[in-house]
Amino acid sequence: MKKEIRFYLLFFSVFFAFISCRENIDERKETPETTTSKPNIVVIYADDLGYGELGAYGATELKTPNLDKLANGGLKFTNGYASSATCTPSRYALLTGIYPWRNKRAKILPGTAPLIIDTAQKTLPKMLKKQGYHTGIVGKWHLGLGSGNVDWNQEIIPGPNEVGFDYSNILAATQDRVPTVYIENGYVVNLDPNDPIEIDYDKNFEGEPTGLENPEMLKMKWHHGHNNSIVNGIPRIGFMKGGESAKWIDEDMADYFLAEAQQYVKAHKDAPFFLYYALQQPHVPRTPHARFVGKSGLGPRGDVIVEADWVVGELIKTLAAEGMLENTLVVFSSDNGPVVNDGYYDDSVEKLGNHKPAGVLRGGKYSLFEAGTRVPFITYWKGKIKPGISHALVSQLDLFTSIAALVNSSESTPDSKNMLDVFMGKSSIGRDELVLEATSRTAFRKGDWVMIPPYEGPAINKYVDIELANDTIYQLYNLKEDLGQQNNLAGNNKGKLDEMIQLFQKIRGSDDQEIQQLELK
Ligand code: NG6
Ligand code: CA
Repeated sequence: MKKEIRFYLLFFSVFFAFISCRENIDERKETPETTTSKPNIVVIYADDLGYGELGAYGATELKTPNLDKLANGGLKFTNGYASSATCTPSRYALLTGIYPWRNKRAKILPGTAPLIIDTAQKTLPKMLKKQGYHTGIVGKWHLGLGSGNVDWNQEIIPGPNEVGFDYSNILAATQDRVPTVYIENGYVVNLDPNDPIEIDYDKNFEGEPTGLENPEMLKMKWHHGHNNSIVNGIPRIGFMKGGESAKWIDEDMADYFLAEAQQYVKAHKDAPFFLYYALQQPHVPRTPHARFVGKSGLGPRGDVIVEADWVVGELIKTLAAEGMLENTLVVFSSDNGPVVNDGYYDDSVEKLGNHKPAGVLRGGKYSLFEAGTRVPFITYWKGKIKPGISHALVSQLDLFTSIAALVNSSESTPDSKNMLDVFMGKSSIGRDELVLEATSRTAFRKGDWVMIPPYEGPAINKYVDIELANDTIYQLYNLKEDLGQQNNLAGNNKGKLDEMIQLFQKIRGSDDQEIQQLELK
């Protein structure tokens, strides 16, 4: 008998031990993997790259094998949006998760503009730092520097390092704006203190040549704007004096930033890191390295896209060589839609041929039509994101809260939606609605519908030859049936139009409702 009792006791204790162990296993299973992992995050951001520019997005005249590999090996979004049809506001939204129209200073900035992100504001890199990430930016900034009256010969502060980046190596504004120098962690690279930099956006420095007065010195001619100081034979926006040894060589910029990005990922391979790699292509002036000249057959604009494709391929190769590809989420997108002639005679119009930078979309950079903000949008994570196509509506705004969810942070912002499952390809349900912006005008997308309110101003920007979407009447398009926005249905769909206007106004508010009303900090 005693033996039997002992046997039963043993049996039940083994049985219960087994059951409780199983429960633990099940519990562990239920915890989503993503909440415990800290993958590296690389956001690669092109400048003015259009929806139809990549092979994977239908381009036939331009070869982009590396970006195609990313798109076809990851998730290709067909309804992915930049927050605005110009650079500064889109970058503001990407880094803060806040709609750019809430911040009146989020407009195309001169090189002398002060920093437009409040240093107390939430940002993507700050959020990641709190989760143990090392954070770096390499490339274009264009969110302002300093607090007014920057002395370019001292520490330039506040800047990226004050809004969450541990490391920064940037160009201040755009490739066509002065100062034409790299700034690393707040200091101009290669600056000779005996040749200080002076910058002015209103008046020239005495005796300094300009594009307007010295056309004989130009290797690239200006078409509109871009006729102030001449650097490397290219006339720029704004006046600059001094800093000779620090001036970048435009044709080397892609190699320079790529080397920085590669060095950054190698140096931080033991820590989780966030790299924001902000490419300068294909923004003007288009200055491909000699290795890429003539490679696209479409002139310098095509050549710098081929160059951009190459740098992306090289960075991915580095991640692979370092064994990081399985542990790195890569996001690729563009800050706004395409423009062909953006101020220089660079053969972009003449050599465009059959290439359609916006694909089938209407408009382009600066436009409230789709091509202004709908851009290539790719998420790639080897072994984690199943290759596919997502038609879900997503915005770059959503990266803040989605990436927070990925790294187990509960931070969010009122405008940034948690789309992590969508970005990971686990859900196809995107946003319900999105406010679109172009040069301080806003429109509204909900479901398949887009409503554009009436705006004053020219229908077409004649310089860049882009339809801006200004009209005296409301416009309403059904993108499912009419992706090219040819049939304004506002007149026949009063019900739908009213519904869209009401919802839009509720979200958009009036211009007086400023950023302060949101919980930002
Ligand atoms: C415009 C420039 C354009 C480009 C743009 C900014 C002129 C006439 N046009 O003012 O060339 O620099 O600003 O582009 O100066 S963005 O992609 O950074 O928003
Ligand atoms: Ca841009």
